[in-house]
Amino acid sequence: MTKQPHAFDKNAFQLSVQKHLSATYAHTVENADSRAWYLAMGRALAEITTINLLETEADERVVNAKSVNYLSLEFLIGRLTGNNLINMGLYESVTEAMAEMGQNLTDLLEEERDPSLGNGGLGRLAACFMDSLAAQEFPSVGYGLHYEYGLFKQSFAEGRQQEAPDAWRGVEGYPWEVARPELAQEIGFYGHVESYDDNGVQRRRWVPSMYVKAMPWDVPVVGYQSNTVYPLRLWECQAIAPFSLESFNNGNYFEAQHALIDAGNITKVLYPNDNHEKGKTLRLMQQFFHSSASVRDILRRHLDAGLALADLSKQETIQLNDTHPTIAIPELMRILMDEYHLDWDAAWAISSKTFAYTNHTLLPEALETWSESLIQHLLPRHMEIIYEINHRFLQEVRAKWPGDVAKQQKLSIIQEGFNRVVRMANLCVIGSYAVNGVAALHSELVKRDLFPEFDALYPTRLHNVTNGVTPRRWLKFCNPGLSELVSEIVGNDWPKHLEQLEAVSQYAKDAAFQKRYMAVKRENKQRLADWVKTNLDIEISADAIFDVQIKRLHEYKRQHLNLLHILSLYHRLLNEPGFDMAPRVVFFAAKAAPGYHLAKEIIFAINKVAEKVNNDPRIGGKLKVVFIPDYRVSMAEMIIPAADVSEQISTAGKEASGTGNMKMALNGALTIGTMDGANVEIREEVGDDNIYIFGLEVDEVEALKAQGYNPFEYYHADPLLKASMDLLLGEEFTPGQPGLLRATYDSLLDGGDPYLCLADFASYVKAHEAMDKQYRDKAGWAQKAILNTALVGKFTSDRSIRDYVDNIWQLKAINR
Ligand code: 26W
Repeated sequence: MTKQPHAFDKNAFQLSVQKHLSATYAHTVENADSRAWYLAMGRALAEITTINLLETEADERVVNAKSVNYLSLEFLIGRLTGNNLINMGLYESVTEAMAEMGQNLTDLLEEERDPSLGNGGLGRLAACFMDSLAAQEFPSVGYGLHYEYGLFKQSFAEGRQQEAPDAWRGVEGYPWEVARPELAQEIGFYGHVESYDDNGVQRRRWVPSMYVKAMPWDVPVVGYQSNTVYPLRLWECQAIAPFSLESFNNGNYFEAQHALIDAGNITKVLYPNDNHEKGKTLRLMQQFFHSSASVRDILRRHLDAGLALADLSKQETIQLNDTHPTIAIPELMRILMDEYHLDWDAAWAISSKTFAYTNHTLLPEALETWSESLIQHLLPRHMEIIYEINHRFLQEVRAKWPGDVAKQQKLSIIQEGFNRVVRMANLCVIGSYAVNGVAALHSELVKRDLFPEFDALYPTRLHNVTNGVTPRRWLKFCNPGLSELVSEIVGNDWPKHLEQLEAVSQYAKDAAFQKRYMAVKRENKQRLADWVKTNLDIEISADAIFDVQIKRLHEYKRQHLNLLHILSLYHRLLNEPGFDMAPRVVFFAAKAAPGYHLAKEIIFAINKVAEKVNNDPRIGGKLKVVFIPDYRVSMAEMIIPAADVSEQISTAGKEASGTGNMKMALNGALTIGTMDGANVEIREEVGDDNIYIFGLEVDEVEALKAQGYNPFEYYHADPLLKASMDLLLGEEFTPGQPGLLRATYDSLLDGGDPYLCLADFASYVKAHEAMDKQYRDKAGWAQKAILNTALVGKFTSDRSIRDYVDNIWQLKAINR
């Protein structure tokens, strides 16, 4: 059922834009630049969505329905204006309205900065999920943090990554957000716990020594072709107004060091780590600030609706996006017991039916632990509650495995030792009614390797929900050419029913359709090529294979394996008489965590190799390497529609799911990938003929490691591998400075090659050869690309959300 788009009054809209242009942004129609026009238009549109947000919020059916609260430290929402216009059904009308005022919508949309409030996959997934919740009208609130600075901006200086702060709101502020001061909360830190007698009942209470204010900013999440708008509520930390400071500020309440902490610091900046946990105090403060403000807001909504506390889990479910908001569990327990005076069993009965937890990574260095002494100091009452949860849990463990001390040690929330730490994942599994991994293989590994004992204790708790991506942003908005083409065949409902794309497969062999499909791809490639020429001054041909790896820089993702392949092509072009290859451009885009030394060295190596290869007349332009700086959502929107080949080459067992793999397949790129994460399911959907799978599988990786992996054996046994690697040793790419790229080389040999690049190299090269050969058969290639678009309907995030709704959350859609 397609709904009427929003009633749109063009004249009123134009007047509103002009009013904001002058009254809000102090420009006249005569002197306004594109940025002022963009801001004024954004404000005019936000007026509409804010009204819809308030109407949705006040709708009795929404108030009385069960909702999901998606708690995430990251929401990588990307630019909102273009996407919201599509969801509101106003793209054409607003194009016209702005044109009448002499403004080109496409140009105005380019003025929007990306809100980069996330690192990578986990944050972007949260944004796709919010879009799918609103599209399907499942009552929901996203809870995140209003960082002043998002993920750092990346540039290159002499090939090395430079970081700069990202003040995403600019000086003028962000037009899409609205402050909700009446919903602000006060959040405590530090202090002590005291006992008191409450009419004969002994109770505990926390007396914090420091308070800050949590100010919510609502960003509208606009339902596709509906009037439903749910909030993405982002908490900003502010100092409490001076008068109330006085009441907490009684000298002895304040421990000296706390005075040093400026309240604004807590949400000042997003931590730039992806898959690596550092244990910093300020990060735990962010987590608690986020959890406490969100839990309090959820309780406020629940009680405002006139509902009983005991019914909380019938009305609200709280999804924890990885372990980052785990402290919400003891915080809810504390509020229920200490503020509402429920006893332990009553509080636990509510809490343990309210929380659910998604695991997004198996990497040991990413599994969060917090030092017991830090939690004790910052959140003393929460530490008590964690001990009590653990105490009761260990009784269950002893009942299940009598006398098995090793089991108790392994499962305990507290890891014993010199520096005792709290294992957040264990707390999550114990305190949640459902736990899920993010792709079938990953969920199996969660069961088999990460939580086997929990699975034995709680056999129905572990689930799989395979990730997905929103087709509104990742096809309709970013690839209008392909969208029109598929709409001709399947009609206009596919953005809400992506499985309908399957009908396109009937045209996979149709020569006329192939031509049109590949013409769209070529246009998208040309657009990217033009951007590269203008911005990076590198000449590339849209006829070359566009081979794309875009994701965070991490050893397990193996950008350096891709680099080895590039080196092998370069070596062969120079040394192998008769070696032929289709012209190819290899694209990278990736940010490295600022403290991740080797990742930065890999970026440097790729940039240095690119410099040489791109300018070497001996290879006749057959191979180009382009590292696009400052990867972000808006850049992905340009690269993904232009990709021919999608690199998904993580060591098997390491990539939980991946979501770029889904976006590129949907846009007609062929995957070259390992049997890892969601690649496995993409292969199931598109079929073996339409994907290039290579490399060791999970059990083979394990067997090789168990037997003792020696990268030198591969290095010495494979002349192409050795020649390719040795190129890194000399001054080929760093004239006058031999050995500058050694860090990457060393990591693969002396460093032990922990992610098995060398073991997978030969198989990777072979897969690329097969792919290169296929590319020369234009019709065969077009057919495979079309089948990728047609057969990946499963990976819409609408389906992921329905899986959560059916198997975990139990929500009902409220069609407004
Ligand atoms: C505490 C440091 C830290 C920061 C971020 C640890 C772990 C993370 C994330 C969980 C890392 C992450 O983004 N994981 C990615 O989640 C995606 C969405 O489920 C998956 O598609 C990716 O495979 C997974 O790497």
